[in-house]
Amino acid sequence: MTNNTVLRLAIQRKGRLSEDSLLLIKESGIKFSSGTGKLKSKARNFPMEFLFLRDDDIPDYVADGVADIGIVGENVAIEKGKNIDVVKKLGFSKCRLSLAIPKEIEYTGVGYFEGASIATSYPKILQDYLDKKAVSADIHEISGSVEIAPSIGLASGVCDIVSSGSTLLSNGLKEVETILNSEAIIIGNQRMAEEKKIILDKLLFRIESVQKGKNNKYILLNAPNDKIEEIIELLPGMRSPTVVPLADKKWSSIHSVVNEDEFWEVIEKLRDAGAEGILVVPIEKMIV
Ligand code: PRT
Ligand code: ZN
Repeated sequence: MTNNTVLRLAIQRKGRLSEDSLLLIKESGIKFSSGTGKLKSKARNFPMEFLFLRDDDIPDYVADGVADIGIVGENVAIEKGKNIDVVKKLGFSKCRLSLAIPKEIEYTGVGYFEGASIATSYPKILQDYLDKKAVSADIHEISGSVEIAPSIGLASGVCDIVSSGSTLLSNGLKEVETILNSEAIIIGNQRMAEEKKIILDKLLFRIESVQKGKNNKYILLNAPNDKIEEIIELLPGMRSPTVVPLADKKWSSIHSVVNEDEFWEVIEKLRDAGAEGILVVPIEKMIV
């Protein structure tokens, strides 16, 4: 193979996944034009091409090798995906696939759906779920506006994507079972050429650096010298914190990295330990 090898990524052309998918590529330092209406584009500074498609078509394109990788919701990957690998979870476009029924009906458990009709765009995932629960129901596959099915008498329940829950609420429905939790993922072709895998690894390395950066903050603080040891104990850091003397000989500046999850707890402990002038700075990329 020549060094003209490129990795082809399929992303949603227009919809809930598009903006964050494009941002992910942009933050990975990959430059390309994504003008409206374009179906294909090529990166200027990385061996990659982009196909802009409907999300439902992406799993098939990836399975067939027309695209090497794609970004879709797990809901679509599971419903439509055959012969594809899950390469990486991306953490955006989080939602869930749930069963819902008219809110005035008392819900007695999943047995409620025995013999009932359920409208959904996810017949495969729903059928698998019902099989596992040993419930037999009548699945009506419809492609959009699933939530109006009960009010027009088409079905007695729905199985649909929920995010804030306001769509269900405004259609007089209540969520009764969560079938699947979903987020955006990268899916990959199962027979990718070695040269393409090398490019994919480079891309994943960049994505992970961006994600780690987002999950961490750079923190700078001033501490009296006799408190340095105690404060360092509180700071996890990447390896060990940087300590820089200040003009005032009794004080030092300490720099480190703190994870978002433990951030506020650490800040409180640092203040109690005598830290002052605490500055918190976002990290663009983090390579460890
Ligand atoms: O045109 P194309 O086929 O490409 O797009 P699409 O219309 O099929 O998909 P799109 O853009 O709506 O969603 C793409 C993906 O985003 C989905 O496959 C999910 O993985 C994810 N996602 C995240 C959502 C939602 N949140 C979401 N809220 N997909 C759909 N919704 C809809 C849902 O169908 C319902 O109508 O929003 C409504 C519920 O939202 P809440 O906030 O009122 O609960
Ligand atoms: Zn779609």
